[in-house]
Amino acid sequence: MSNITFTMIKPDAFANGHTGAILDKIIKAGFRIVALKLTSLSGEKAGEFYAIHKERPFYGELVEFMSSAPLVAAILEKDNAVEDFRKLIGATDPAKADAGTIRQLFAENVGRNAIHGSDSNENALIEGSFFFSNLEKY
Ligand code: 3AN
Repeated sequence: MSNITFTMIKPDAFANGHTGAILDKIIKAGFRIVALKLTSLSGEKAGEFYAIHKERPFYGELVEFMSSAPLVAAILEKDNAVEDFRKLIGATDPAKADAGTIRQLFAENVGRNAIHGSDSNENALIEGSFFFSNLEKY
């Protein structure tokens, strides 16, 4: 079982000043920060990151949004990290997210949904290395 997941505090949540509150919830839920940075994605890089969603109708909107403004990227460590983190962030659509989850508290809608969480152990490693070199992982 892998103990690593990858997250982004998306441009909406960063711009709305929710970074501190979100990081506080993540740390209090028992995740250790392995890597962390404020950064941004070009349109090309966002397209590459979300290439798996290329055929979905919202792909263009997603790439435009994720490359529109700065975001906070992080690698997190905890037992059962991928599954536990997805529980902490809640459903993709904040209107369907459980009370107290990060998306229920901070997301605007299904497109501008505040936070990303890897969906598998394999993708967590790929996504973490998309943003961070080995020297940036602690
Ligand atoms: P999750 O991030 O919960 O794993 P996915 O993998 O289905 O959700 O979707 C990836 C991202 O695409 C979401 N985080 C969200 O930003 C965006 N997205 C998903 N569904 C929609 C939609 N119906 N309209 C606009 N954007 C969407």
